[in-house]
Amino acid sequence: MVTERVIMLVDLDYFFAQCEELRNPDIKNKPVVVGVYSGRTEDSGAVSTSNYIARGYGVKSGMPLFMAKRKLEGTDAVFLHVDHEYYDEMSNKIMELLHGYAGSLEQVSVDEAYLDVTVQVDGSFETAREYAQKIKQDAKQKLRVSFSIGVAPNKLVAKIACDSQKPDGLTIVKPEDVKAFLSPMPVNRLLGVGKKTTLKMEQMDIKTIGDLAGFNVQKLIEVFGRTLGLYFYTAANGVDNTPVLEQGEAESISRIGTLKMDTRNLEFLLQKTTELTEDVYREVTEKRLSFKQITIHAVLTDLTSKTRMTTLDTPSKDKGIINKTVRALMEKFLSESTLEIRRVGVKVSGFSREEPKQKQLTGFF
Ligand code: DCP
Ligand code: CA
Ligand code: CA
Repeated sequence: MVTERVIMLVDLDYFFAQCEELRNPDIKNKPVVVGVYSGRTEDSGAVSTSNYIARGYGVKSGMPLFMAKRKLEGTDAVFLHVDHEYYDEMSNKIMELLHGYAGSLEQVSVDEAYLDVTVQVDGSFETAREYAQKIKQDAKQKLRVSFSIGVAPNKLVAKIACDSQKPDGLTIVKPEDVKAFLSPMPVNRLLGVGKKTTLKMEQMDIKTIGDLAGFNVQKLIEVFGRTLGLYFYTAANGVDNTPVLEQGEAESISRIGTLKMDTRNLEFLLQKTTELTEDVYREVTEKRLSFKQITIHAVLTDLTSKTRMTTLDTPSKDKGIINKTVRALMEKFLSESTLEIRRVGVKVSGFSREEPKQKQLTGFF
């Protein structure tokens, strides 16, 4: 009988740049940078990704293009514009191939998917190693692409395993090795532990995931609240029971944050929601989704929770629309309530993958 799940996370290596190398093998041994050009000046814009040769010169995703140019001065570096249509097409082919190897597959971004292969490998992590190698070989042969794979008893550990060895990596973490694997890592390797949380944990003398795993859970709940406190504790202990969902589509993407002080000041509130929107938008973009609903969430000083939602006429993937709608919803909410706000949240939902009208229009210019 199978008791443990065997979960894989597959993440394509330097995805956009790898796609570019595929259709133009001549650039393969040069630094390759794929960027989003804003069009203001010749070099304004940001790096989407780069191949590992360019990374060797210090080029990173998100870096301004002029900075990448400077780092690659004197090399035969190739700079290219993003071509999402082509990457999506590659992505679809790869996902289709992966699908054939999985009991269920959950695509989490254009270049990433979880596979539940428990049945395929008969619950064995030994078999999983051969199986992962077979998937890699098949993808290389049929599509000429390479990716890294993390194998573990759950999604959380599979993801960290995959990230720990790239490119073309294969990292297997058996159930009995999960604790030892996570323990020495810094806490920020856990999803949801950002700069602020890392600092706070440092003050509590929690530096590694092992420190967190051994910490008093009641204390964590006191400091971070029940939901987060419990999450940090279980995650640090390598526990994650979320299933690999075939549909792949999250129902909503949201972020919530606590304000520095309770307030009813609109601009102060919007400053926070703009930060949250930034995060929400990043995830929406990564998953290439359009949304139809925008919701704000407010936790008031008396700890009651309120939401306000707007449904758009057509699907959108525009950050400006989120911010504009959040402002309108917040203004309306403040006019209807008298209490101060303690926490705010931003949520988008009603997803589809169709291209928004606006994008089709700008395509003509
Ligand atoms: N991407 C982007 N802007 C970012 C980060 C990523 O446009 N700031 C795009 C380009 C990447 C793709 O998303 O190719 C996948 O992102 P990953 O984080 O998986 O990074 P890569 O696949 O490029 O590299 P790695 O080999 O580290 O996975
Ligand atoms: Ca990747
Ligand atoms: Ca990825």
